[in-house]
Amino acid sequence: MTNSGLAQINGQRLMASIEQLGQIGIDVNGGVTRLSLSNEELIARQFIIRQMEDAGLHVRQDEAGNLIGRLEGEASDAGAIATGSHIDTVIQAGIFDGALGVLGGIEALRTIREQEIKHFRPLEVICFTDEEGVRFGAGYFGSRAMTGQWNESWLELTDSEGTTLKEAMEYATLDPYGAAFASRSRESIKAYVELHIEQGRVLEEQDAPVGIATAIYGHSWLEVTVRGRADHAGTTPMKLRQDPLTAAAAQLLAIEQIAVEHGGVATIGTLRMAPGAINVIPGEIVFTVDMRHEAAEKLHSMQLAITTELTAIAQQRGLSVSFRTIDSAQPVRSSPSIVDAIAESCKEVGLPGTYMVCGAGHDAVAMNDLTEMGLILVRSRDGISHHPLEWSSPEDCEAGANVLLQTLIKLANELN
Ligand code: HGY
Ligand code: MN
Ligand code: MN
Repeated sequence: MTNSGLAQINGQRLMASIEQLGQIGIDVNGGVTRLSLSNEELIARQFIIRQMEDAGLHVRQDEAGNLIGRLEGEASDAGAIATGSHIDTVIQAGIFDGALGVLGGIEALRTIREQEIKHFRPLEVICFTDEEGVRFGAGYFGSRAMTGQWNESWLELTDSEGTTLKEAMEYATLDPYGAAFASRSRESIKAYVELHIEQGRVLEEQDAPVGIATAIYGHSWLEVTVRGRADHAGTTPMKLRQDPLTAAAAQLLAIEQIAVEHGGVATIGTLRMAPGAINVIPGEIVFTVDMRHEAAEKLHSMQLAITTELTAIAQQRGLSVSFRTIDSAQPVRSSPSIVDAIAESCKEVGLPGTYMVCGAGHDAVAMNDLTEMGLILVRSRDGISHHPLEWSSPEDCEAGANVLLQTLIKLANELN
C-alpha cells in the first residue's frame, strides 16, 4: 500500500491491540460499554499504560487523568507534536471509536522509536479523559482541561446512579480540584493530529480508505423538560388532559423537520417520563436533543427555531416547557498547514487525499483552542458507529496509521 522506502507501522500489532482493548467492557451482544472512570475504563487505562510502556514511551498521567506517552526529540524543549484520542465509549459501542486514535498513535511513536527515525521535536500520544460525555453529560473533559477550558461546576454533574464526577474522580484516585492545573501552554504543544474512524458513510461512498477533515461540526446538547399534570388513565376525559408525552411527540417531529430545513442533524438520544405507570397519564417528560451543524450561525438559528417551536407546542396545549444547555462546542476548521501535511502524507502512502467535513466531535475540537489541529479519518463500513457493528478493515486502519506516522514525522522535523 505504501511507496517503498517509507517507514511503515506494524499493522498486525496495531489490530491486535485494538482487539485486546475491545475485550474490556464487552457484553454478550458484542457491544462495548466503558463509560468514563468506570471500572471497565480504569482497567482499560492500565492496558493503555502498558502499551505506552511497551512502546518505550515515558508515561505520565496529568491532573485531569489524561495519559500522556512521550518520546523525546533532539530538542526536548521544542513544542511537541501530539496525537491521541479516547478510550471511554458510549453505551454498547464498537471497538474502534477512540481506540484507533490512541493505539494508532502509540504504534506510530513506537515505529519512530524502533526504526530510529529522526525527529527534532518531542512526540506525544494522549489518551484523553471522558471524550464522549455520555456518563456525566458534558464531554471533552480531559482535552478541555488540557486546553484551559476546565469548568469546576462539572464536578457536581451526576451519572444515572447519582454519582458525581467529583466522586468518580476520587474513586479513580484523581484529585477533583487538580484538573484545573492540567492546562498546558501554547509553547508546549506545536500541533495536534488525531486519527479517528469516520463514523459516517462519506469515505465509503467515495471508495476512499482515508479522509482529511477540513472542519468538524459544532454541537449543542439541550435537555428539555415538558410538564403537564399526571392523572388517572381511565377517568380523565381526553379534552381535560395536560399530557406532556403527546406534546413531546409533536415536539420531536418538529425537531426533525427543523433539522432538515437547516441542513443540520438533531437526535433525541434519551427520553424519560414520570411517574411511568401503565394506568397513569405522565406528569413530566425529560428528553435530550443533540443538534449539530458545520456552520456556527446555522447551529445557533437551528437551536433558536427548535426552542421557539417547542415552546409554542407546549403553550398550545396548556403545558410548560424548560430548557437546559448541557454542553456545546462551536464548529472548528482544521489548520490549513496540517491539512496540507496530511494530504502530502496520503500521497506518499499512495492514497488519494479525500477532503471532507466531519460530523462527529473529537478531542481535536478542544485541542483546536490550544494549537494547530488536523484530523485523519478512516472509512467505517456502512458508516455505522456507536454500535457493536462498527468496523474498519485492517487495511484501512493500517493505511490511516501510516498517514498519521508520515504526518507526525513531517511535523516533528519542521523547525519553525
Ligand atoms: O458524539 C460524538 O460525535 C463523539 O462520538 N463524541
Ligand atoms: Mn464517539
Ligand atoms: Mn470518538
